[in-house]
Amino acid sequence: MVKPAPKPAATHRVRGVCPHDCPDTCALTVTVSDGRVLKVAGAADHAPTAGVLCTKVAFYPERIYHPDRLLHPLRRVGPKGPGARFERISWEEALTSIAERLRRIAAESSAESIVPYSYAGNSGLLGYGSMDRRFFHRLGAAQLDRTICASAGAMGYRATIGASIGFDPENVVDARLILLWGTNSIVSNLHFWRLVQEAKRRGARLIAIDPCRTASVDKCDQHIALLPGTDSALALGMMHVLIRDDLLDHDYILHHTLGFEALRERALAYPPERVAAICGLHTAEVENLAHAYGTIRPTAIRTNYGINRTAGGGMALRTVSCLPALTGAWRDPAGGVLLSTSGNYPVNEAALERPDLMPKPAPRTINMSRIGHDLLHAQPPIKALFVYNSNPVAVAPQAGEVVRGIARDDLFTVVHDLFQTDTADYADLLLPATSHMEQLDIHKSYGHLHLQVNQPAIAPLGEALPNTELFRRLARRMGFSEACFTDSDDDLCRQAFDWDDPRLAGLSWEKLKADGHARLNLPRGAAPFAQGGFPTPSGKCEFSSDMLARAGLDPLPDFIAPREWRQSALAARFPLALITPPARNFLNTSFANSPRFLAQEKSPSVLIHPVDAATRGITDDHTVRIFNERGEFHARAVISDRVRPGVVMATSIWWRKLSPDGRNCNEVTSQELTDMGGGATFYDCLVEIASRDEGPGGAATSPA
Ligand SMILES: Nc1nc2c(c(=O)[nH]1)N[C@H]1C(S)=C(S)[C@@H](COP(=O)(O)OP(=O)(O)OC[C@H]3O[C@@H](n4cnc5c(=O)[nH]c(N)nc54)[C@H](O)[C@@H]3O)O[C@H]1N2
Ligand SMILES: Nc1nc2c(c(=O)[nH]1)N[C@H]1C(S)=C(S)[C@@H](COP(=O)(O)OP(=O)(O)OC[C@H]3O[C@@H](n4cnc5c(=O)[nH]c(N)nc54)[C@H](O)[C@@H]3O)O[C@H]1N2
Ligand SMILES: [Mo]
Repeated sequence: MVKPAPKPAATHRVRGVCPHDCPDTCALTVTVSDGRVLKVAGAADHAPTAGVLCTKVAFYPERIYHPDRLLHPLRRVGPKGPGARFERISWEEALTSIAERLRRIAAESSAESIVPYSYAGNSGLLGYGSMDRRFFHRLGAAQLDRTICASAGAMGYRATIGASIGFDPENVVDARLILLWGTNSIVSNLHFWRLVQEAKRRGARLIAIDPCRTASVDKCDQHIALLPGTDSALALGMMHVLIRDDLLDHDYILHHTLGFEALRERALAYPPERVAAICGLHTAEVENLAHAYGTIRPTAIRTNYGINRTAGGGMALRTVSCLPALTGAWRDPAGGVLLSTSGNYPVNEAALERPDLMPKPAPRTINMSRIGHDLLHAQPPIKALFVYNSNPVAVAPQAGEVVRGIARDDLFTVVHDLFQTDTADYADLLLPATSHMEQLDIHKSYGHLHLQVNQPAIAPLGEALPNTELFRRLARRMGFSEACFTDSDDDLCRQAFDWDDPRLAGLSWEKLKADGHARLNLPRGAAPFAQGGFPTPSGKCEFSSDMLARAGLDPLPDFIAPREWRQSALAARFPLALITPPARNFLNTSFANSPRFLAQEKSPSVLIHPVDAATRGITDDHTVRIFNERGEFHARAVISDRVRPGVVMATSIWWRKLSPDGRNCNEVTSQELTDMGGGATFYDCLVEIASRDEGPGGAATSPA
């Protein structure tokens, strides 16, 4: 079913799409010669990309032709784990042994003992979730709750706004005040940063709210360096001042919001002095921020998922997203808040994923953020793990447990990837995946409003297969006879969207395929909620949420402190709050096996404030141990006032086997979940740091 790539001419150009898990979803112009990708450039005719690429993707041929690309199916010979050795087998053998093993597990235990594990390593709609979902639904495998990134924030935002919809990013150039709230745009949303720079040239003031002085913060007018996990307190403090000083849009509140009186009462419990103490700020910072927010027009809040990784991560997005309805900022096209644009797309998930194929009652659900725990303790036990689009041994929290779980001798593990990742070292069968340049796909975005088609530029390398074709073939092996298992990739693209939706007016799969990309049919320069019309149950911006009340949660915004700080005994032993945001040259773990980008990032490092370094006898550029009760990893200390005292920062996500000590920062992160959405709490993590030569320092024990 894999379409052969077009016959190579001398040199030709193909329209591609960057498939990585990034808001920018860039349009690519891929230059191909003799069946080989020569060059990748940003498409000039795609407004959000505007001919510009990040460094990672500009060097994409190095990823495609990396000498370590997996080209054939492999079977492990010898023990699981780092250094695992594999031998080449045929696809025939691989598919037969997977089908046999899955059938046996389903018969002897239950299909629920089989767990698919995937995330957004490929974010195309086909690559992310289509034939694979159909396969596991039909098999009756456990469902996977995909919580590792955004589920908390998405739920908190949805409770307030109704869907992942915010201001149109293109409009931000006209904002006069932009709050970059927990997002390092230069690193993780470069094309939005371009628009912010244009706004700045036109006179906008930029304020960053971030515990670290990041590269983006350097370019802002002001930095509010709050403590991690205190964003909802800051937002409530701003509300307090807005209410106290009557900087409200009463008309907007009256017509387009729900629950103002209750919110008002809540916010009055958060005077700036209290908030400053919680956030580790000066009272004047809270007051001035609120005054700027309440008086400057238009005002845009760009937030992202950086603030949804502590215990109160859902509440953080919920609370921050209440602000624009209080001041009427939504009235301006360049005002409001933006978490993600993904809720604008009429994706037909039911058609792509076919949940109707699942047996009834529906199989159990495994939360991907607790995979370590569940591999060790779930009942009934997990007997098979099928990993694709993800690298859980490196990216999931509390890696020590993940490793112990996936190392189980009785666990059958299949990994489908482009590379032999840390997770692949534990595979019984390791299968080669194509890159996006070797397959067809269709894309939405979470950082702009365009749809795009990714055309294959070259033939699959070696015997690599796209996710769709892998599961198509496996379905045949399993004897699944439903017609949907024979859908081609072209069929899947056609099924991916509800083309009759007004937001796709004038578009069809054929037209999109011919044109390459199109903007959703949403008015340009418009404000989505200028006249209210929120996609919530009440149609209003919900300061008070019945949905949350029904889920047993507080219906009102509030501050939920980071879980680990609430435990004073723990905080005494592990006094430093560790955050581990993405490195500029890596995309999660992708590109983190590239010699070029490893050289740029040098080695795993941890930023520590001079005061914290001095009290621990830590010297710059020396290796330190970062540890807590869960584990330990090593990094190079970078003494810097970019972090505040009490906060340390290590960029992520390094491959364990490419790190000097064979571990990474997820050794110390926790599997506890967020208040909403069952999300991971990567940045709710207390640690201690000691110089490595000091021996078994501090109160910590050595890692398991
Ligand atoms: N280059 C690159 N780009 C990426 C990624 C990558 O790995 N590399 N990852 C992609 C993915 S999967 C995602 S989800 C997005 C993430 O995109 P973002 O959520 O925007 O992530 P970051 O750019 O790290 O910005 C998070 C910022 O939040 C700060 N921060 C941490 N904790 C808190 C807090 O409690 N409060 C506040 N106010 N700030 C806090 C961090 O210091 C960091 O500067 O980026 C995507 N883009
Ligand atoms: N400590 C800490 N941990 C974190 C984070 C953090 O900030 N700090 N961020 C978290 C976040 S936001 C996220 S989203 C997760 C990301 O975690 P992952 O989704 O695991 O990360 P990626 O590196 O994006 O992709 C995983 C793998 O997918 C493979 N892949 C790419 N395309 C395809 C394909 O078409 N088919 C198949 N089969 N495989 C493919 C890539 O080669 C890569 O090995 O990590 C989380 N972990
Ligand atoms: Mo993410």
